[in-house]
Amino acid sequence: MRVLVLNGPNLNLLGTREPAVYGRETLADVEMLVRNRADVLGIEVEFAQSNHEGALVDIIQAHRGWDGLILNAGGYTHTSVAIPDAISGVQIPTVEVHLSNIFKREEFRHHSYISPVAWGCIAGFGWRGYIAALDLLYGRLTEEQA
Ligand code: CA2
Repeated sequence: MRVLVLNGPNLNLLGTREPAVYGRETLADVEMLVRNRADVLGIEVEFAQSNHEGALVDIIQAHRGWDGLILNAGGYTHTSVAIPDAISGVQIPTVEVHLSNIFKREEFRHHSYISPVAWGCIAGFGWRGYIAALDLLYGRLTEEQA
């Protein structure tokens, strides 16, 4: 079982600013926490981050055939048509994750272009959202393979 964890623009800055909104953990910390859980579940995980919309599309396309995608598209969540198109193109079950609760924030963050093509969305639980996403994909994939 192979799951890609993909983070979009500015998430490389995690842990350096706005801890009240995004938490104190760095992206490397989140990666370690997810890898620990993936090891327990026996899931192979790959991590990627890019600040560029086209690069995110390329990464998604390159993972056609993978079993799951955990995606925090950052600010592109609220603007991108190309990223959801890439997800539709590869048909990978996708969990959309946001560290912050986007519905408690500015109005422009309430709409996601990712949600219509995602299996579901987790928002507001910080790094724990990535672990929950992994557990949810594991449940779905083991059920499908049974
Ligand atoms: O809550 C989330 O995970 C977001 O996807 C984060 C995006 C934001 O545009 C979305 O509306 C919600 C922003 C990521 C910026 O991350 C930073 C973290 C620390 C310091 C600076 C930026």
